[in-house]
Amino acid sequence: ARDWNGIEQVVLRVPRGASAKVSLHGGQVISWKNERGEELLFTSSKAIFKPPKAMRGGIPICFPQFGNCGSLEQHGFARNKVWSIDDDPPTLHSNDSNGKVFVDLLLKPMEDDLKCWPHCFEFRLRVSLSMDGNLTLISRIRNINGKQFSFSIAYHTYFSVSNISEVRVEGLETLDYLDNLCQRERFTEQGDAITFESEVDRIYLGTPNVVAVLDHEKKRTFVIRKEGLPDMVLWNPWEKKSKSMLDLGDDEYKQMLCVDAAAIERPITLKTGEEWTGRLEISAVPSSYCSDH
Ligand code: TA6
Repeated sequence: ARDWNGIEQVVLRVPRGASAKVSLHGGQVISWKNERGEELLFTSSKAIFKPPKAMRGGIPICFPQFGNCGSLEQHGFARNKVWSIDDDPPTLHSNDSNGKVFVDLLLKPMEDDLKCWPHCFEFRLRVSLSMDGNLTLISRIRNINGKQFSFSIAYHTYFSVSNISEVRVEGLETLDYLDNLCQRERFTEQGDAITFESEVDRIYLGTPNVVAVLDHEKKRTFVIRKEGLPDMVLWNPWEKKSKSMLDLGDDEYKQMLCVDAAAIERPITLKTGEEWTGRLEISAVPSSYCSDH
């Protein structure tokens, strides 16, 4: 399939009906649907489909820098680049040992990247869908033969929710976080589930490998399982900031919540030949699950 600028998309589909769509633009998952065809990721109705800008929604890959405290553009360049299908060996639409359908994407530095970030890396991203519709993203980043480099990374995941005021996040209680709304000052989270009634832009540190996002109205819980990604970003722009964003509808903040598995506080450092792996698996389960979560 081809997307907005003739850039390829890969559609993953499993027999029970769940599907996912990945654009080679940015290696971005732009759709994840359950077996009833319901879209589980948020996409802005005002998304700008104009490379190199990243489409607002889905799961942009923030690499090699999260945010704007560094020398690169906000969230780094990976989400603005066209990736290739890693067909060595051909793996498109393959089934792996436990029946997952997956595609392997590859990003290597281009000339202009080397100017702003002079490091020889290879970024392999495997996007897979399990038979029961769970979505998994596995990143393998290798320092091919250059001098040591460090990076931060985040799977900038826009979950689709029915009403942000009816959403709860479990698993981040009592943790420290850096508040992007207060110059990344460090605070400690309260002792119970997080709810939302205003703009939130926080980096939780040392987070557990399972976090739950409960959507009360939809009676749905997103279960986020991660490995190698110690931090978790929570972001909702709320009303005022939404109005200042060209590519987000004024009221759409009510239907989205970014919960990004990430490695930010302690950037990852790779010596020549070393490889790092970061894994994210998300599933959408009926809320009955969360009662004994
Ligand atoms: O998710 C945290 C954050 O850094 C917010 O501060 C906000 O800027 C968001 O990412 C979106 O960034 P983007 O560059 O995609 O508009």
